[in-house]
Amino acid sequence: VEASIPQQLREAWRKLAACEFQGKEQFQREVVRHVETTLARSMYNCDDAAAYAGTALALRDKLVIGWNKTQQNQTLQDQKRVYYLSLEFLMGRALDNAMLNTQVKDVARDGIAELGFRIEDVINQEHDAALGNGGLGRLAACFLDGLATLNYPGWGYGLRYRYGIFKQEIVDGYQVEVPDYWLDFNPWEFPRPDVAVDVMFYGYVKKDTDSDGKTIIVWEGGEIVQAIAYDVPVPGFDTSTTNNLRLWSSKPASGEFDFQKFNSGDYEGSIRDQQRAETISAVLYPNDNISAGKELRLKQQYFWVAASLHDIVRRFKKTHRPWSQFPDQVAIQLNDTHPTLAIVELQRILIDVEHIPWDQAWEIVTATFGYTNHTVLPEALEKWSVPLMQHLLPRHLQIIYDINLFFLQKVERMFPKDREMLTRVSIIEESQPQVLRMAYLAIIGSHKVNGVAELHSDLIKATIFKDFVAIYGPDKFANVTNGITPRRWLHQANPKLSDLIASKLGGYEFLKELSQLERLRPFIDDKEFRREWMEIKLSNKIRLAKYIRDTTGISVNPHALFDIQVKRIHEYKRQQMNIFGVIDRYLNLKAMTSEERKKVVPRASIFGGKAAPGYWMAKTIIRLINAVGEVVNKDKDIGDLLKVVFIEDYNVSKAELIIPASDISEHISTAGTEASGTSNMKFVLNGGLIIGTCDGANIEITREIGDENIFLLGNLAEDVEDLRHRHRYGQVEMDPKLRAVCDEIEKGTFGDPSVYEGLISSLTTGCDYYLVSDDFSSYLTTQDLVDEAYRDKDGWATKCINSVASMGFFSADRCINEYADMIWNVEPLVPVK
Ligand code: NBG
Repeated sequence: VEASIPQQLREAWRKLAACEFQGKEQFQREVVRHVETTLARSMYNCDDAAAYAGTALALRDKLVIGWNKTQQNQTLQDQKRVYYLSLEFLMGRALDNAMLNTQVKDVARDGIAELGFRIEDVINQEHDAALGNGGLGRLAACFLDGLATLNYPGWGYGLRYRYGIFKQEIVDGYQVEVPDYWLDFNPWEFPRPDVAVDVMFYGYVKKDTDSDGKTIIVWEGGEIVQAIAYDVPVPGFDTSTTNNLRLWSSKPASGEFDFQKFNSGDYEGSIRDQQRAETISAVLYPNDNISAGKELRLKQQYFWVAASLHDIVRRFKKTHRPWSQFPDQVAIQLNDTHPTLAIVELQRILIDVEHIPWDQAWEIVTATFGYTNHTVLPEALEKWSVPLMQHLLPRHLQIIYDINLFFLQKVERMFPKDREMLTRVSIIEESQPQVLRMAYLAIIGSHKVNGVAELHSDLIKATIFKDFVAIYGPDKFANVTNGITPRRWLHQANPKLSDLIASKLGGYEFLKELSQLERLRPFIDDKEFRREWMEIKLSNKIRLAKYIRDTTGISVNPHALFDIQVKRIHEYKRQQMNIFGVIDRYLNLKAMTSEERKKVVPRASIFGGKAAPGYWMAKTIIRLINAVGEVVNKDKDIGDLLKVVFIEDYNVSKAELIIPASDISEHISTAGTEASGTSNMKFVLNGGLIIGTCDGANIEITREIGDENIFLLGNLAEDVEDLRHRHRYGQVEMDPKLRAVCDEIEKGTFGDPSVYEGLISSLTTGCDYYLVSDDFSSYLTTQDLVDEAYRDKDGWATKCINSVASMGFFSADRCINEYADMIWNVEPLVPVK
């Protein structure tokens, strides 16, 4: 590369190379320059939005310099890279993160203050990049932060949705969805019009002969859509490494629109193709843990996978290595089954385009891919209809048939007498119409399959993938317990706590080596330290209480116990159990004398989360929470003793505000249903305790922090099947306290009871699939224990500090290192200076 440019030119470029700003004054110059030239504004019309734009652009310039160097270095070092394919990247805001990761926040704060702005106001101008639904998308974002911080050459590949997850408004207690148009001003992305890939859909497959007279297969005659790359820099913390997140946007392949139609007066017709093409990357499907099975979604999946693989293959081919070395240069991780077609696409490229024999090609494919499963919920497991696949991707369907055939032949040889086995493990399910089981295809096409917490990884081996363990042996299946980035979820969200910890540990090293939190333990008995710790918690609660007051008008006492459940609304996550518990608490308070009430620990029950637009039951739960709030918050008998709040439009930036303010947070899914959960980790890392079921990562959190520091409740995963069976055969009486709660709802205390009929009948005639009745009494008694523990302020502080000291394991960095060693076989690079 070097030699291709004459020395003189190289010197000229080096002399003129862009430099990063150093210190406050240079930073200020950059901001003012951007405000005045890039935005064409001046000090007379520089509002918070313009100050944000100027600051973001100054920071962006800084990132880009490190980003370019990193990319050049990665090309030069020519080592194995990892590609993380995810349909969701829930990045949240970028400015604060960029300032903190590059360690210029103090400079920026002072600099911007001298220009007349508060850094917090500037930060708050930014629109969240909300290209995801929940945990799965946020995990991808935390992984990118971990990859960059640890200096791994790792790229993300995703879709550049024009609309991210919808904005949630609450109108008369109901969720209303509003489009999230986030691209008006987005300084964090770089369009790469030169990186364009043609992607084909539909068409037909035919046999042909090549120039040597060999039979080849040609897929042609389809509709072509162009993928344009948009790159987003991902800065690591305290390193020059800045990785790349490449998002694809769709546009029509042939020109802008049809001039012939336009000239003949058919204006609408003339733009129809353009719109068809642009629709592909238009909107994120707003379903968490539900698969909708729509054609457009399948188009999104193939569009993104085909563009990404084309890019990866092109990069590999530039190195002129033999194909057999592809898996030594490339690791591709499939974030859930959404990118499973990548397996088929790579096989297609190798056999149809590169003309590599099937077996050799398949060896390359399986050595390249790893597959992460994120759920056992049947409604979330992707199945695509065979006729749809036939129509949209005819050649891919043929290849899937062949993959399946060779796989079933192998299974038949291994289990010659077990015909049922073949039906069970076939990629094709014999339903009407036939469907493709994408998880099976993902397993067959990968060398490693992992779950996201120990219980979950054990469960997939024992249930949905049991036969595959028999076929491939247990070593193909692994566990990598999820992790979170302490940069965003401690340092950025809770700067005061991060600073206090740093003051005790002698610096911020713990943000890169989270197990160092252990060193907090000797300070547990230090009175002053505990006082400061609890004061920070209080100030975070005051910050949230103010936000709640400003946005909802509800005033919550910051000294109340803040009980928070924020996550997607889903029956399996059981927000309904929480709100039923709140109603029970309300009824108890109403029945008390004023003397008795004086002994009660005041509580604020805070909820937040979106329901999938078509998920009627989840929307009913939101409605009930708001209705209960309406009644309770106005009740003069109750006052501060109980407040019920629903925070609108829960997203990453709100999580950063909410999580540091919790005393207790709820992670109460039916045992065996929540694969991991990641907010549980965020809450504990911020000095909150949790109430939860023995599910997902709660179990490992308990192991790390000790069971004296967590409030566990409810039945175990191993008992769920039996309990459900008993419900089906009418052998379960509803818990009497739950009965009383339901009676109260049916009486109309919370408005028209017909609104809640479905919710209540899910517990009775609906056989209570999520076992609310079975866990309710355990839930209530555990909540009483929470109150009891909270009365003992000192004991509570001890629990919190001890827990934080034990959270090292849950860093995304630990998690990324496990993937790198066990699945990807990639090494970090030495970062450039
Ligand atoms: C979600 C699980 C969570 C888990 C995240 C990240 C899906 C399909 N799964 O429990 O429900 O924490 O994935 O692994 O969104």
